[in-house]
Amino acid sequence: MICMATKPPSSPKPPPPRPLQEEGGSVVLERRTLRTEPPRMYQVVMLNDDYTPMEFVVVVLQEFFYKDREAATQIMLKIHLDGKGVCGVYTRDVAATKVEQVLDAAHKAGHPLQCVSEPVE
Ligand code: TYC
Repeated sequence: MICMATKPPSSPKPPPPRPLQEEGGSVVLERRTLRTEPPRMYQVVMLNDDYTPMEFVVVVLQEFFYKDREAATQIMLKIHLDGKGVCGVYTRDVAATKVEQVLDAAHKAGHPLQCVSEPVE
C-alpha cells in the first residue's frame, strides 16, 4: 500500500451557517462563502550594466526563465536600451529563487549582473 507522508491540501470549506435571530421559534440562517485571495505576484526585474556580456544575459534568460533564443534576445536588448526589464512574473518564493539563481550564476562567472524581485501592483 502507498501511504502519503502529508495530508493532501484540503479545499477551504465554508463555515457552517450561523443562527442570526431567533424570533417566535423561527431561526434565520446566513450562509457565507469563503473566498481565497489569489497570491500576490512578483516580477523579476533585471538591470543593465556596462560589463556583463550580452550573450551571458541571453543564456541566463533561456536557462532560468525558459525563454527561447529570440525572446531572450529581445528582453536582453530592452534591458540594454531602457536600463531594466521584466524577465518573468511568479509567486514570491519562486521569484526569490530566480533572483538567487541569476545572482549566483553571475557571481560565479565574474559578472556584475543584478536583478531584483518586486511586487506587481
Ligand atoms: N549592457 C551590456 C553590454 O553592453 C549588456 C547587458 C544587457 C548587461 C542586459 C546587463 O541586464 C543586462 N555588454
